Amino acid sequence: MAETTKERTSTTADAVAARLEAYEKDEHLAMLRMMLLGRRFEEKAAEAYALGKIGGFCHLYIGQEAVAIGALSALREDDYAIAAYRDHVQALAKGMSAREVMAELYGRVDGCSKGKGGSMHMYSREKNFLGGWGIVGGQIPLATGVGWTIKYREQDRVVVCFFGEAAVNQGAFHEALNMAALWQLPVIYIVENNRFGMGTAWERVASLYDIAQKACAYAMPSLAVDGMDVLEVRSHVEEAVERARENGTPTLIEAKTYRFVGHSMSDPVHGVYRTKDDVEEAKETDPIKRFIDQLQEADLLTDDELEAMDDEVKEVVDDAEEFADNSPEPGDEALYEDVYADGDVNGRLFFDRRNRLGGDG
Ligand SMILES: Cc1ncc(C[n+]2csc(CCOP(=O)(O)OP(=O)(O)O)c2C)c(N)n1
Ligand SMILES: [Mg+2]
Repeated sequence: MAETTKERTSTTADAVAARLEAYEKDEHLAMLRMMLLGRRFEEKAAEAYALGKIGGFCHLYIGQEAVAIGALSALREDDYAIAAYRDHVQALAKGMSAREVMAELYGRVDGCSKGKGGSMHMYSREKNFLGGWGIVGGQIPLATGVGWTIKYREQDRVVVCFFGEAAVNQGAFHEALNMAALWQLPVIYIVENNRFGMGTAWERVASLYDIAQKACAYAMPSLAVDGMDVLEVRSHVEEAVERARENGTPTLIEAKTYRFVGHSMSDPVHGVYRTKDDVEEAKETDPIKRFIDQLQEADLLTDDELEAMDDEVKEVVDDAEEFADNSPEPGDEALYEDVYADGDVNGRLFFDRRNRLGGDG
Protein backbone atom coordinates (compact mmCIF):
# COMPACT_ATOMS: atom_id res chain seq x y z
CA MET A 1 0.00 0.00 0.00
CA ALA A 2 1.23 3.49 -0.84
CA GLU A 3 2.60 5.70 1.89
CA THR A 4 0.54 8.81 2.47
CA THR A 5 2.74 11.85 2.20
CA LYS A 6 2.02 15.48 2.69
CA GLU A 7 4.91 17.52 1.46
CA ARG A 8 5.48 21.22 1.69
CA THR A 9 6.85 22.73 -1.49
CA SER A 10 8.89 25.86 -1.67
CA THR A 11 9.83 28.61 -4.03
CA THR A 12 12.85 29.82 -2.06
CA ALA A 13 15.77 31.16 -4.09
CA ASP A 14 17.62 27.86 -3.61
CA ALA A 15 14.68 25.81 -4.81
CA VAL A 16 14.26 28.04 -7.87
CA ALA A 17 17.98 27.83 -8.66
CA ALA A 18 17.93 24.03 -8.39
CA ARG A 19 14.94 23.80 -10.72
CA LEU A 20 16.51 26.17 -13.23
CA GLU A 21 19.58 23.92 -13.18
CA ALA A 22 17.52 20.79 -13.71
CA TYR A 23 16.58 21.60 -17.30
CA GLU A 24 18.46 22.66 -20.40
CA LYS A 25 17.94 26.15 -21.76
CA ASP A 26 15.93 24.91 -24.74
CA GLU A 27 13.54 23.08 -22.39
CA HIS A 28 12.99 26.29 -20.43
CA LEU A 29 12.38 28.23 -23.61
CA ALA A 30 9.96 25.59 -24.89
CA MET A 31 7.93 25.92 -21.68
CA LEU A 32 7.94 29.71 -21.86
CA ARG A 33 6.94 29.61 -25.52
CA MET A 34 4.01 27.34 -24.73
CA MET A 35 2.86 29.62 -21.91
CA LEU A 36 3.04 32.63 -24.22
CA LEU A 37 1.25 30.72 -26.96
CA GLY A 38 -1.55 29.81 -24.54
CA ARG A 39 -1.88 33.42 -23.39
CA ARG A 40 -1.81 34.96 -26.87
CA PHE A 41 -4.13 32.29 -28.23
CA GLU A 42 -6.73 33.04 -25.57
CA GLU A 43 -6.40 36.81 -25.95
CA LYS A 44 -7.22 36.26 -29.62
CA ALA A 45 -10.09 33.94 -28.74
CA ALA A 46 -11.53 36.62 -26.43
CA GLU A 47 -11.37 39.12 -29.29
CA ALA A 48 -13.04 36.71 -31.70
CA TYR A 49 -15.74 35.97 -29.10
CA ALA A 50 -16.45 39.70 -28.69
CA LEU A 51 -16.79 39.97 -32.47
CA GLY A 52 -19.36 37.17 -32.46
CA LYS A 53 -17.11 34.77 -34.35
CA ILE A 54 -17.16 32.25 -31.51
CA GLY A 55 -20.47 31.21 -30.00
CA GLY A 56 -21.59 29.22 -26.98
CA PHE A 57 -19.56 28.80 -23.82
CA CYS A 58 -15.93 29.83 -23.77
CA HIS A 59 -13.89 29.48 -20.57
CA LEU A 60 -10.46 31.06 -20.67
CA TYR A 61 -7.41 29.87 -18.75
CA ILE A 62 -5.57 33.19 -18.45
CA GLY A 63 -3.56 33.20 -15.21
CA GLN A 64 -3.42 29.42 -14.81
CA GLU A 65 -0.92 28.59 -17.58
CA ALA A 66 1.83 27.35 -15.27
CA VAL A 67 -0.33 24.40 -14.22
CA ALA A 68 -0.99 22.93 -17.65
CA ILE A 69 2.43 23.68 -19.08
CA GLY A 70 4.31 22.55 -15.97
CA ALA A 71 2.33 19.32 -15.72
CA LEU A 72 2.26 18.39 -19.40
CA SER A 73 5.98 19.12 -19.84
CA ALA A 74 6.53 16.21 -17.46
CA LEU A 75 4.81 13.76 -19.83
CA ARG A 76 5.89 11.80 -22.88
CA GLU A 77 3.90 12.05 -26.08
CA ASP A 78 2.29 8.67 -25.58
CA ASP A 79 0.98 9.58 -22.12
CA TYR A 80 -2.63 10.73 -21.81
CA ALA A 81 -4.19 13.93 -20.53
CA ILE A 82 -7.83 14.70 -19.83
CA ALA A 83 -9.36 17.97 -18.65
CA ALA A 84 -12.49 19.94 -17.80
CA TYR A 85 -14.04 22.58 -20.05
CA ARG A 86 -11.24 25.13 -19.47
CA ASP A 87 -9.23 23.14 -21.96
CA HIS A 88 -7.71 25.23 -24.77
CA VAL A 89 -4.27 25.56 -23.24
CA GLN A 90 -4.11 21.93 -22.15
CA ALA A 91 -4.89 20.93 -25.75
CA LEU A 92 -2.10 23.15 -27.12
CA ALA A 93 0.36 21.97 -24.49
CA LYS A 94 -0.43 18.34 -25.33
CA GLY A 95 0.71 19.05 -28.87
CA MET A 96 -2.48 19.95 -30.71
CA SER A 97 -2.12 22.67 -33.33
CA ALA A 98 -3.36 26.22 -32.78
CA ARG A 99 -5.23 25.82 -36.07
CA GLU A 100 -7.33 22.83 -35.04
CA VAL A 101 -8.08 24.31 -31.61
CA MET A 102 -9.07 27.73 -33.01
CA ALA A 103 -11.17 26.15 -35.78
CA GLU A 104 -12.99 24.12 -33.12
CA LEU A 105 -13.69 27.30 -31.16
CA TYR A 106 -15.13 28.79 -34.35
CA GLY A 107 -17.30 25.69 -34.88
CA ARG A 108 -15.72 24.88 -38.25
CA VAL A 109 -15.10 21.56 -39.99
CA ASP A 110 -11.33 21.74 -39.59
CA GLY A 111 -11.66 21.89 -35.83
CA CYS A 112 -10.38 18.90 -33.84
CA SER A 113 -13.98 17.77 -33.19
CA LYS A 114 -15.13 18.78 -36.69
CA GLY A 115 -16.64 21.95 -35.26
CA LYS A 116 -19.34 20.06 -33.36
CA GLY A 117 -17.89 20.40 -29.88
CA GLY A 118 -16.64 23.95 -29.53
CA SER A 119 -14.66 25.38 -26.65
CA MET A 120 -15.37 22.63 -24.10
CA HIS A 121 -14.60 19.69 -26.39
CA MET A 122 -11.03 19.79 -27.56
CA TYR A 123 -9.92 16.25 -28.35
CA SER A 124 -7.09 14.50 -30.18
CA ARG A 125 -6.63 10.77 -30.29
CA GLU A 126 -3.35 11.28 -32.11
CA LYS A 127 -1.96 13.50 -29.34
CA ASN A 128 -3.59 11.44 -26.57
CA PHE A 129 -5.65 14.38 -25.37
CA LEU A 130 -8.92 12.81 -24.28
CA GLY A 131 -10.98 16.03 -23.87
CA GLY A 132 -12.47 18.59 -22.87
CA TRP A 133 -15.49 17.67 -20.59
CA GLY A 134 -18.37 19.98 -19.67
CA ILE A 135 -19.79 18.10 -16.71
CA VAL A 136 -17.95 19.23 -13.60
CA GLY A 137 -15.90 16.29 -12.32
CA GLY A 138 -17.04 13.97 -15.11
CA GLN A 139 -13.49 13.42 -16.32
CA ILE A 140 -12.22 12.18 -12.94
CA PRO A 141 -13.71 8.66 -13.12
CA LEU A 142 -12.87 8.63 -16.84
CA ALA A 143 -9.21 9.19 -15.96
CA THR A 144 -9.39 6.31 -13.48
CA GLY A 145 -10.76 4.19 -16.32
CA VAL A 146 -7.90 5.23 -18.56
CA GLY A 147 -5.51 4.28 -15.76
CA TRP A 148 -7.19 0.90 -15.56
CA THR A 149 -6.85 0.44 -19.33
CA ILE A 150 -3.13 1.26 -19.17
CA LYS A 151 -2.67 -1.31 -16.43
CA TYR A 152 -4.80 -3.94 -18.17
CA ARG A 153 -2.86 -3.52 -21.41
CA GLU A 154 0.42 -3.50 -19.50
CA GLN A 155 1.46 -0.23 -21.10
CA ASP A 156 4.21 2.04 -19.91
CA ARG A 157 2.01 5.12 -19.83
CA VAL A 158 0.41 7.49 -17.37
CA VAL A 159 -2.61 9.78 -17.44
CA VAL A 160 -2.83 13.29 -16.05
CA CYS A 161 -6.32 14.48 -15.08
CA PHE A 162 -7.05 18.19 -14.57
CA PHE A 163 -10.11 19.47 -12.71
CA GLY A 164 -11.20 22.49 -10.70
CA GLU A 165 -11.49 22.57 -6.91
CA ALA A 166 -15.29 22.71 -7.16
CA ALA A 167 -15.25 19.12 -8.47
CA VAL A 168 -13.65 17.81 -5.30
CA ASN A 169 -16.81 17.68 -3.21
CA GLN A 170 -18.52 15.37 -5.66
CA GLY A 171 -18.94 11.69 -4.97
CA ALA A 172 -17.29 10.83 -8.29
CA PHE A 173 -13.98 12.29 -7.08
CA HIS A 174 -13.89 10.07 -4.00
CA GLU A 175 -14.99 6.92 -5.79
CA ALA A 176 -12.45 7.45 -8.56
CA LEU A 177 -9.54 8.11 -6.20
CA ASN A 178 -10.44 5.17 -4.00
CA MET A 179 -10.35 2.79 -6.97
CA ALA A 180 -7.13 4.27 -8.36
CA ALA A 181 -5.39 3.76 -5.02
CA LEU A 182 -6.85 0.31 -4.46
CA TRP A 183 -5.89 -0.95 -7.91
CA GLN A 184 -2.68 1.11 -8.10
CA LEU A 185 -3.46 2.90 -11.34
CA PRO A 186 -0.98 5.32 -12.98
CA VAL A 187 -3.10 8.46 -12.68
CA ILE A 188 -1.96 11.91 -11.59
CA TYR A 189 -4.97 13.91 -10.40
CA ILE A 190 -4.32 17.65 -10.57
CA VAL A 191 -6.76 19.95 -8.83
CA GLU A 192 -6.49 23.45 -10.21
CA ASN A 193 -7.55 25.40 -7.16
CA ASN A 194 -8.27 28.86 -8.56
CA ARG A 195 -10.31 29.60 -5.42
CA PHE A 196 -13.71 29.86 -7.12
CA GLY A 197 -16.28 27.60 -8.71
CA MET A 198 -18.01 30.19 -10.89
CA GLY A 199 -18.72 32.84 -8.21
CA THR A 200 -18.52 30.57 -5.15
CA ALA A 201 -15.42 30.79 -2.99
CA TRP A 202 -13.88 27.46 -2.01
CA GLU A 203 -14.09 28.37 1.69
CA ARG A 204 -17.87 28.64 1.43
CA VAL A 205 -18.35 25.07 0.26
CA ALA A 206 -15.46 23.11 1.77
CA SER A 207 -15.46 21.59 5.23
CA LEU A 208 -11.72 20.96 4.79
CA TYR A 209 -9.80 23.64 2.91
CA ASP A 210 -6.62 21.64 2.43
CA ILE A 211 -7.41 19.53 -0.63
CA ALA A 212 -4.20 17.48 -0.49
CA GLN A 213 -5.34 16.05 2.85
CA LYS A 214 -8.31 14.40 1.19
CA ALA A 215 -5.98 11.83 -0.35
CA CYS A 216 -5.25 10.47 3.14
CA ALA A 217 -8.61 8.74 2.97
CA TYR A 218 -7.22 6.59 0.16
CA ALA A 219 -3.62 6.22 1.37
CA MET A 220 -2.61 8.11 -1.75
CA PRO A 221 0.45 10.37 -1.94
CA SER A 222 -0.55 14.00 -2.21
CA LEU A 223 0.89 17.48 -2.04
CA ALA A 224 0.13 21.13 -2.67
CA VAL A 225 2.20 23.14 -5.12
CA ASP A 226 2.42 26.78 -6.14
CA GLY A 227 0.45 26.67 -9.35
CA MET A 228 1.82 30.06 -10.42
CA ASP A 229 5.32 28.61 -10.73
CA VAL A 230 5.81 26.45 -13.81
CA LEU A 231 9.04 24.85 -12.63
CA GLU A 232 7.58 23.93 -9.26
CA VAL A 233 4.60 22.30 -10.94
CA ARG A 234 6.79 20.44 -13.40
CA SER A 235 9.26 19.11 -10.84
CA HIS A 236 6.53 17.71 -8.60
CA VAL A 237 4.51 16.27 -11.45
CA GLU A 238 7.71 14.56 -12.67
CA GLU A 239 8.06 12.85 -9.30
CA ALA A 240 4.44 11.75 -9.45
CA VAL A 241 4.91 10.46 -13.00
CA GLU A 242 7.93 8.46 -11.89
CA ARG A 243 5.93 6.84 -9.06
CA ALA A 244 3.12 6.08 -11.47
CA ARG A 245 5.44 4.49 -14.04
CA GLU A 246 7.34 2.48 -11.46
CA ASN A 247 4.50 0.77 -9.66
CA GLY A 248 1.27 2.42 -10.69
CA THR A 249 1.05 4.67 -7.66
CA PRO A 250 -1.47 7.47 -8.23
CA THR A 251 -0.96 10.98 -6.79
CA LEU A 252 -3.24 13.89 -5.94
CA ILE A 253 -1.71 17.32 -6.50
CA GLU A 254 -3.36 20.57 -5.52
CA ALA A 255 -2.04 23.41 -7.67
CA LYS A 256 -2.86 26.74 -6.06
CA THR A 257 -3.63 29.14 -8.86
CA TYR A 258 -5.90 32.03 -9.90
CA ARG A 259 -7.86 32.96 -12.99
CA PHE A 260 -7.42 36.56 -14.07
CA VAL A 261 -10.57 36.51 -16.22
CA GLY A 262 -14.25 35.84 -15.61
CA HIS A 263 -15.53 32.29 -15.17
CA SER A 264 -16.51 32.29 -18.84
CA MET A 265 -16.59 34.92 -21.57
CA SER A 266 -20.11 35.84 -20.55
CA ASP A 267 -19.19 36.49 -16.90
CA PRO A 268 -17.63 39.63 -15.43
CA VAL A 269 -13.99 39.56 -14.32
CA HIS A 270 -14.97 40.71 -10.87
CA GLY A 271 -18.25 41.33 -9.11
CA VAL A 272 -19.88 40.19 -5.94
CA TYR A 273 -17.47 37.35 -5.29
CA ARG A 274 -14.17 39.21 -5.69
CA THR A 275 -13.05 42.81 -6.08
CA LYS A 276 -11.08 44.50 -8.81
CA ASP A 277 -8.25 44.92 -6.29
CA ASP A 278 -8.24 41.17 -5.58
CA VAL A 279 -7.70 40.48 -9.27
CA GLU A 280 -5.06 43.20 -9.66
CA GLU A 281 -3.19 41.86 -6.64
CA ALA A 282 -3.28 38.33 -8.01
CA LYS A 283 -1.92 39.55 -11.34
CA GLU A 284 1.29 40.45 -9.55
CA THR A 285 1.93 36.72 -9.37
CA ASP A 286 1.40 36.30 -13.14
CA PRO A 287 3.04 32.93 -13.92
CA ILE A 288 4.44 34.10 -17.25
CA LYS A 289 5.99 37.20 -15.79
CA ARG A 290 7.39 35.18 -12.92
CA PHE A 291 9.00 32.63 -15.24
CA ILE A 292 10.46 35.39 -17.44
CA ASP A 293 11.97 37.01 -14.33
CA GLN A 294 13.43 33.70 -13.15
CA LEU A 295 14.98 33.02 -16.56
CA GLN A 296 16.36 36.52 -16.93
CA GLU A 297 17.88 36.54 -13.47
CA ALA A 298 19.65 33.30 -14.39
CA ASP A 299 20.82 34.77 -17.72
CA LEU A 300 18.82 32.21 -19.65
CA LEU A 301 16.74 34.70 -21.62
CA THR A 302 17.56 38.02 -23.27
CA ASP A 303 15.05 40.75 -24.08
CA ASP A 304 15.65 40.11 -27.79
CA GLU A 305 14.96 36.38 -27.42
CA LEU A 306 11.77 37.15 -25.56
CA GLU A 307 10.59 39.63 -28.17
CA ALA A 308 11.35 37.22 -31.01
CA MET A 309 9.48 34.45 -29.21
CA ASP A 310 6.45 36.63 -28.62
CA ASP A 311 6.42 37.74 -32.27
CA GLU A 312 6.63 34.15 -33.48
CA VAL A 313 3.81 33.06 -31.17
CA LYS A 314 1.61 35.94 -32.34
CA GLU A 315 2.18 34.82 -35.93
CA VAL A 316 1.05 31.30 -35.04
CA VAL A 317 -2.09 32.72 -33.46
CA ASP A 318 -2.84 35.05 -36.39
CA ASP A 319 -2.41 32.13 -38.76
CA ALA A 320 -4.78 30.01 -36.62
CA GLU A 321 -7.37 32.79 -36.68
CA GLU A 322 -7.18 33.12 -40.46
CA PHE A 323 -7.36 29.35 -40.85
CA ALA A 324 -10.44 29.14 -38.61
CA ASP A 325 -12.11 32.04 -40.40
CA ASN A 326 -11.63 30.36 -43.78
CA SER A 327 -12.71 26.90 -42.68
CA PRO A 328 -16.32 26.04 -43.68
CA GLU A 329 -19.12 25.41 -41.20
CA PRO A 330 -20.29 21.78 -40.96
CA GLY A 331 -23.11 20.93 -43.37
CA ASP A 332 -26.56 19.69 -42.28
CA GLU A 333 -25.52 16.08 -43.02
CA ALA A 334 -22.97 16.33 -40.19
CA LEU A 335 -25.89 16.16 -37.76
CA TYR A 336 -26.18 12.44 -38.48
CA GLU A 337 -22.48 11.67 -38.38
CA ASP A 338 -20.51 10.62 -35.27
CA VAL A 339 -23.68 9.99 -33.28
CA TYR A 340 -22.85 6.35 -32.54
CA ALA A 341 -19.45 4.70 -32.39
CA ASP A 342 -18.62 2.62 -35.46
CA GLY A 343 -17.31 -0.91 -35.48
CA ASP A 344 -16.35 -3.37 -32.83
CA VAL A 345 -16.18 -1.07 -29.86
CA ASN A 346 -19.92 -0.50 -29.97
CA GLY A 347 -21.56 -2.35 -27.14
CA ARG A 348 -18.91 -4.98 -26.53
CA LEU A 349 -16.14 -5.36 -24.03
CA PHE A 350 -13.16 -7.53 -24.88
CA PHE A 351 -11.38 -9.20 -22.01
CA ASP A 352 -8.92 -11.18 -24.09
CA ARG A 353 -6.43 -8.33 -24.61
CA ARG A 354 -7.48 -7.77 -28.20
CA ASN A 355 -7.02 -4.12 -28.97
CA ARG A 356 -10.29 -3.41 -30.72
CA LEU A 357 -9.49 0.26 -31.18
CA GLY A 358 -6.63 -0.70 -33.46
CA GLY A 359 -3.02 0.41 -33.17
CA ASP A 360 -1.90 1.31 -29.73
CA GLY A 361 -4.97 3.41 -28.85
C1 LIG B 1 -22.24 18.45 -12.67
C2 LIG B 1 -22.24 19.91 -12.99
N1 LIG B 1 -22.79 20.77 -12.10
C3 LIG B 1 -22.78 22.09 -12.37
C4 LIG B 1 -22.25 22.57 -13.54
C5 LIG B 1 -22.22 24.07 -13.82
N2 LIG B 1 -20.88 24.56 -13.65
C6 LIG B 1 -20.09 24.79 -14.72
S1 LIG B 1 -18.59 25.31 -14.28
C7 LIG B 1 -18.93 25.24 -12.64
C8 LIG B 1 -17.88 25.62 -11.61
C9 LIG B 1 -16.75 24.68 -11.57
O1 LIG B 1 -15.66 25.25 -10.87
P1 LIG B 1 -14.27 24.53 -10.75
O2 LIG B 1 -14.45 23.07 -10.75
O3 LIG B 1 -13.56 25.13 -9.58
O4 LIG B 1 -13.52 24.89 -12.10
P2 LIG B 1 -13.11 26.31 -12.67
O5 LIG B 1 -14.28 26.82 -13.46
O6 LIG B 1 -12.79 27.18 -11.51
O7 LIG B 1 -11.96 26.05 -13.56
C10 LIG B 1 -20.23 24.82 -12.44
C11 LIG B 1 -20.86 24.68 -11.14
C12 LIG B 1 -21.72 21.63 -14.45
N3 LIG B 1 -21.17 21.99 -15.60
N4 LIG B 1 -21.70 20.31 -14.14
MG1 LIG C 1 -12.29 26.77 -9.52
